[in-house]
Amino acid sequence: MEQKKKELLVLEDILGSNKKIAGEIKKKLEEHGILAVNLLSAPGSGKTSLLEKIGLKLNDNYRLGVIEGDIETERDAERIRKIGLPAWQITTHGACHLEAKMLAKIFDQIPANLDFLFIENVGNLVCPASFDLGEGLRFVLLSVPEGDDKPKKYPEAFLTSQVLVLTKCDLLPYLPFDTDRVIKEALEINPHLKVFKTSATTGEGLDELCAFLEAELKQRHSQHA
Ligand SMILES: Nc1nc2c(ncn2[C@@H]2O[C@H](COP(=O)(O)OP(=O)(O)OP(=O)(O)O)[C@@H](O)[C@H]2O)c(=O)[nH]1
Ligand SMILES: [Mg+2]
Repeated sequence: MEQKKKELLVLEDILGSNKKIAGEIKKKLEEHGILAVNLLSAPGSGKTSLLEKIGLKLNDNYRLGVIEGDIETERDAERIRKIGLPAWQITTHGACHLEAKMLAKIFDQIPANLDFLFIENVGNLVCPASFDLGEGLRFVLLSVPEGDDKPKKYPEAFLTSQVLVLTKCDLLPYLPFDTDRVIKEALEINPHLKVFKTSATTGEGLDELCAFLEAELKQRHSQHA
């Protein structure tokens, strides 16, 4: 019991200090007019593939940057640089999520004139949900091969996000995945979720997602004008 209490205190302390740093990052992002989007999902749900596709679409009219979170390797940052976007890799060396202090360490390297800063979190549908990074929007991705029972099993990611992106929808004809069930159960957890059905392979839903991001940026700029 005493041990449990100690563990809870340590956790409260970690989350409390994370919240403080996230608040400072949020303030800086707002001052610069940067919309940061934190992408959460299980490993392999298609975060980098989605960023490659929407990055190319948005790059004509906006200044973009991408922070890549992974336990090891620079691979995702290299993929993003290959399409001509600046990318900063954070390797956590074991930690299963990004924390605000990790972003704070590299924040000086992020140009102040960006429009969008995408943050690809470590592939994990659980832990990243508890750590605010100061983002303006949080996306949770769920891919068709993962199965349609996931929102109720991993509710916090759905509860704390503003957007649900269903990915790999090109695979719907081949897999038993009830889209209506997923949307219904996700909205029971969080009725404010905006839902997009996408495929990085066919391009389905990407124009709608980009239009949403553009509208969100415009709205924030007019609020802070
Ligand atoms: N069929 C199909 N496959 C996709 C789609 N998007 C991504 N994939 C494939 O899914 C695999 C994982 O994609 P990534 O974009 O690397 O996934 P991720 O979420 O960034 O992975 P981690 O960073 O390791 O968590 C790759 O083999 C992609 O080619 C899609 O829309 N349709
Ligand atoms: Mg990735």
